[in-house]
Amino acid sequence: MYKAVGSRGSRVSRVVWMLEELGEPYEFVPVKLRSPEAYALNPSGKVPILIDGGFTLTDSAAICTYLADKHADKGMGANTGLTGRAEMDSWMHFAQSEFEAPLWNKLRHRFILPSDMRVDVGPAAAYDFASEVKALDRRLGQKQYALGDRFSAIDVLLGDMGAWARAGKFPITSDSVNAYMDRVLERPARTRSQAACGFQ
Ligand SMILES: N[C@@H](CCC(=O)N[C@@H](CS)C(=O)NCC(=O)O)C(=O)O
Repeated sequence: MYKAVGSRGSRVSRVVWMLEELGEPYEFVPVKLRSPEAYALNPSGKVPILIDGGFTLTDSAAICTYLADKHADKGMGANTGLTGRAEMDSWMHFAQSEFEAPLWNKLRHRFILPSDMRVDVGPAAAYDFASEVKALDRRLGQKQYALGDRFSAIDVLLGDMGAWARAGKFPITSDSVNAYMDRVLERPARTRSQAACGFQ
């Protein structure tokens, strides 16, 4: 059985969502950020962490990609061939290094950094996020999901980030991005994953 290691409210939500989509059995293991238990599994002391038997994997995008690849029969992975993999990588990098970055930066200055290191990054984060919403709007175009008409691991990442944005009152000023976020966040596996992590 998989072990999904993380703290409540962390990116472990996307790992658990992915496992729910795949219908794979798992155990949610609550571990605090930068605790000795987290450092024992991840040199960064960060979560989420996936334990698959003797294999330990960190970083949410890598974990979701690994699970999609391992359970390729469930249809949540990349399109076929080298270009399919490159397309998925492109989306995953966009999601984490661009779409998520302003959200995470603001969260860090609110809750994570030592209090004397915190500054007001709110306006800059809002400016950057608005730009990323426009980019996502253009990337999606008329598509239902990142890869077209098929829900994939990328939508788990982006949907989880959209939920962060909504919780953090970051406006999503695009009807199609809002409709996309509604579409992915209404999935029953998302609801189950939130309950499993104690978010509901
Ligand atoms: N790239 C990593 C980022 C992991 C990460 O920053 N996790 C947060 C919780 S969601 C954390 O453990 N932060 C502790 C810290 O920054 O001190 C991922 O996507 O999993």
